[in-house]
Amino acid sequence: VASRLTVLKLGGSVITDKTKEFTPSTETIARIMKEISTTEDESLIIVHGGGSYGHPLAKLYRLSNGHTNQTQILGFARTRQAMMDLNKIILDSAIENHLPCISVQPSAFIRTRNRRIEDIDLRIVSGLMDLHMIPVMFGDVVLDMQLGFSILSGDQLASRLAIELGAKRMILAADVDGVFDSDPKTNPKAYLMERMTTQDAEALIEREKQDDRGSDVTGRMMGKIKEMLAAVEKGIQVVVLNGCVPGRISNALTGRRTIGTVIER
Ligand code: IP8
Repeated sequence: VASRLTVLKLGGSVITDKTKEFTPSTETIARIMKEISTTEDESLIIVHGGGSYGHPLAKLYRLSNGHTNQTQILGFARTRQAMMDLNKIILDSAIENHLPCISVQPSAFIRTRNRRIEDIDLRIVSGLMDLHMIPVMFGDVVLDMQLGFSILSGDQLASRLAIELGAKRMILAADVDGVFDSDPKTNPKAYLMERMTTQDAEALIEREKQDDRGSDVTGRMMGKIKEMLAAVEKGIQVVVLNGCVPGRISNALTGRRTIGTVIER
C-alpha cells in the first residue's frame, strides 16, 4: 500500500468561501469528489483545511496562543464542531460519489508539543487503508503538552502523514495555480515556477523573509512550502496546483502533467 500512497490536501480556500463565514463551496467539493472517483484504485488519504469554518472561531477565541483562559474551552469545542460540520459536507459528497471515505478525527490520535506533532498513532489509519478505505482528516484543535491545546494545520498533518506512511506523492490543492515568484493576485508579471528543488524553495522562503513587501498570499504559500520541505527531503514529490480549476486534481492523481508546481529533492 505504502509506496502507491498519495496524500491530497484540500485547502480551505478551495472547499469554502473564505469571505463568508461557514460557507462551503458546494459545487467545487462535488466536482473534486467526482474527479477523485474517476481515478483508478490509488491508495489515498485526504486532509482538508478549515477555511471559513475553523478559522473564524479559532481566531475569535485566540486558540493559536494555547490555553490562556476558560472561555477558550467552549471555543475549542465550537471550533471542533465547525470542522466536523465542514467534514460532514465533504464526506456526504464523497459517499455520494461512491468513494469509501472514512472520517478520522486527528486530535483522537495526535498530540502536539509547542504546536508540533509529538505523538501520532497511525494504527487506525493504516488499518483503514489496508481495507482500501480512504481516511479523511482535517486541520484540528488538538491537545498540546506544553500549551494545553493548539491548532494543528492540515499542512503539518498532511506532510507528517506522507512521511510516516511513505507516500510517493503529496498534492496540495490551493486557489492559485502553484508557487509563483511573487504574488499573482497583485503582480500580473508573477511567474509560475513549474519545477522546484528544496534549494529553490529555501531560497524563495529566505527572499520572502527579507522582502517586507511580501504579500499575505505568497507569505501563506511559503508557510505551506516550508511545511512540505521535510517530506520533499524524504523523496516525496509535492505538487502544488489550483484545485478550483477542473481536471487538475485528477491529472495529478493519475500522474499526468498539469499546470502547477512540482517540488522534488
Ligand atoms: O486550514 C486549521 O487547518 P488549516 C483548522 O489547514 C482549524 O490551517 C481548526 C482552524
